[in-house]
Amino acid sequence: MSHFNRRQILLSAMSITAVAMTSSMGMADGLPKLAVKKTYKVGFAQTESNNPWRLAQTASMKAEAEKLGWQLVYTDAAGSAAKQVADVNSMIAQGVDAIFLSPREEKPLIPAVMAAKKAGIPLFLIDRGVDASLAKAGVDYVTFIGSDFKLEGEQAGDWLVKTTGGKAVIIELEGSTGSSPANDRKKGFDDVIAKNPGMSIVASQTGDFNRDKGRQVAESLLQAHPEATVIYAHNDEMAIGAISAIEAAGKVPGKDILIVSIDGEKDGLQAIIDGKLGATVECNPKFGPAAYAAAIAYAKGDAIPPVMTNKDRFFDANNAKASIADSY
Ligand code: GYE
Repeated sequence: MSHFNRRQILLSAMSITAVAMTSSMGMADGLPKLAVKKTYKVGFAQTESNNPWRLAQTASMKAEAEKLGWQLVYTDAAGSAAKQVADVNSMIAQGVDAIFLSPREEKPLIPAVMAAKKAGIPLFLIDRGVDASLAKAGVDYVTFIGSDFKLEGEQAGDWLVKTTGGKAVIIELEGSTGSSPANDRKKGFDDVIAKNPGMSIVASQTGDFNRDKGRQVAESLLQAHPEATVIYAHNDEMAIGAISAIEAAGKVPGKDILIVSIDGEKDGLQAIIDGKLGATVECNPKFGPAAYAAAIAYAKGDAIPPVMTNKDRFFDANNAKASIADSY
């Protein structure tokens, strides 16, 4: 071995030691810190406001900020990932202490996450995630707080297996393309169906988490697949749209076609009570208390887990009536 090589090895060993020292000092993660203060100015970047789930989420974030006496900078991206990136940039320019982001899609919001980090502002993902290969919890942003979407899809699938005895011809209405709940609710559900040879998904198309788009897509897919016996919708809004489409096609929802979905909004629970929707997996939108509590804990220096999973319930004919009063 030449002297040059030996020197190189020595130098790289020294830099490894330097990295190890930095990490033991708690700096290697590069996460911006949050000072302990009596009050904060925080931002909440909402993705859209076109359904009861979103309105309940916004109401929770606003009510809890008011309760704590914090100033809230609120933005609504109106369904545009590009606007949401601009919204986060404007929060950065306004010098907020922390940012709570519900990213519309997994990839296009990465620049917003990275911009907050670069500006030294801790960012918390709430409700939806971003692509894990492009940004990391505990490194690029503090944590993800929300539901386990893959588990939600599995639970919808398990209910269907149980209810149909493993026989079904399924139409799937997907959420917004590129969003983490649409990706993972599909994964979880499709995995369960793949294990049941008597079940098949004959069509899977996006309805953008939207009631009217769900109705339109269900209408055309029901025409193309008159043999369908089940509709799985990634949220209650699309399930309710699908119920209208089934009725318009002269069929009976809940009898000719079974429907299963996710969320647990008031209209969803009412559809269960009416016998039209079979079941819905809860996805709780009331993030205010958990989101701000995580920020307070982070400021104090508590260890924050990279994923904080909400505990959700499951609604069917057994408990829909008892649960509707505190729904949204
Ligand atoms: O299910 C849906 C909303 O991101 C988990 O988005 C959320 C989903 C929710 O528009 O209704």
